Amino acid sequence: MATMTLQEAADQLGVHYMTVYRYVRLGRLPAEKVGGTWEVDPADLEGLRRGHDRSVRPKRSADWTKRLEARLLEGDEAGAWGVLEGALSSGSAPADVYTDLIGPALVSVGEKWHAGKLSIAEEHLATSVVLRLVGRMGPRFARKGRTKGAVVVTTPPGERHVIPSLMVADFLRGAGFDVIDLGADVPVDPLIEIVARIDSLVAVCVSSTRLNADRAIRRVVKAVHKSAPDVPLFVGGSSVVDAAHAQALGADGWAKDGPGAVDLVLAAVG
Ligand code: B12
Repeated sequence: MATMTLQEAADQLGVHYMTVYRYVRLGRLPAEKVGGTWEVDPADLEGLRRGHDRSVRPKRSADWTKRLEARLLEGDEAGAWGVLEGALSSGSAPADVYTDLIGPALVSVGEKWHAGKLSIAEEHLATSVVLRLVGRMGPRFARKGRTKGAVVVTTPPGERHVIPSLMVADFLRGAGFDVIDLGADVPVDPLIEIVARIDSLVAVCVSSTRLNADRAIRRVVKAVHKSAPDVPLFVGGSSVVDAAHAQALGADGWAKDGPGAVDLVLAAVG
């Protein structure tokens, strides 16, 4: 079916061009940029018209994810944030936004990059928008009340993937822990200095994503266990495939996602 321009869509809806453009940015009207011009499928416009916006709100998280991925690949932070706001206002919890939207969108970007369908620049663009989105999501995980203790979230030396550890940090903050999040590529000695000076430390969470990270993870595990033998150390991220792998690395526990990380730390504090 022939596509239409945003101006044609605006004319059909009887609204200003900027209104339709806003629908696109908010992910309410699917549109694709072809040669610098937005193109709209008339069937999507019909859906928007019939439901006064709401009917085109996706019901399944997979649809939100698709919309989010499209905004990420355009480097469109405002539009991507609009998709997240849409999901939140439709009842998704901040944790769902991480596990059901941002995580799967990044996995899809990674798969397309791996298959040669996206350039490294496009992957970087999508990632930098995600970093901004996660920054904006952070305050939604803040919790008032007494802290359940401090958790250090860290990554092994050489690890450049930081989004998984940022997410784990937010999940833990949302569960009432004080989180000291050290970010990517953390050298072992400064990590140990920090671990040694926190009195209320209840756990160390090591997030590792890159391939062949066993040696670096083992170094971290060994150093933390030596400096704080009573503090449990948990590992996660795609470098560590399962609980048996984690155990072989000397860790005290493993989980596949952020909610699983929270369960481990809650169990450790009893
Ligand atoms: C963004 C990205 C990058 C960015 C990172 C930028 C940044 N500042 O973070 C850049 C471009 C730098 C990059 C580089 C590389 N990348 Co990369 N990257 C990705 C991508 C697209 C997204 C990663 C991400 O943020 N995922 C999102 C989160 C949500 O992931 P998650 O693992 O589900 O996180 C959850 C759990 O793991 C768990 N969890 C995480 N940590 C912890 C900790 C504990 C204690 C617990 C309990 C749980 C837990 O909770 C999280 C939240 O629910 C992935 C694709 C993918 N499939 O993930 C590839 C990917 C991870 N990268 C890959 C590769 C190969 C590389 C490079 C080697 C490429 C290269 N040749 O240079 C380098 C390595 C760099 C390095 N030394 O670390 C591969 C890794 C293969 C593997 N491990 O099996 C992937 C899978 C892409 C692919 N399909 O091949 N990458």
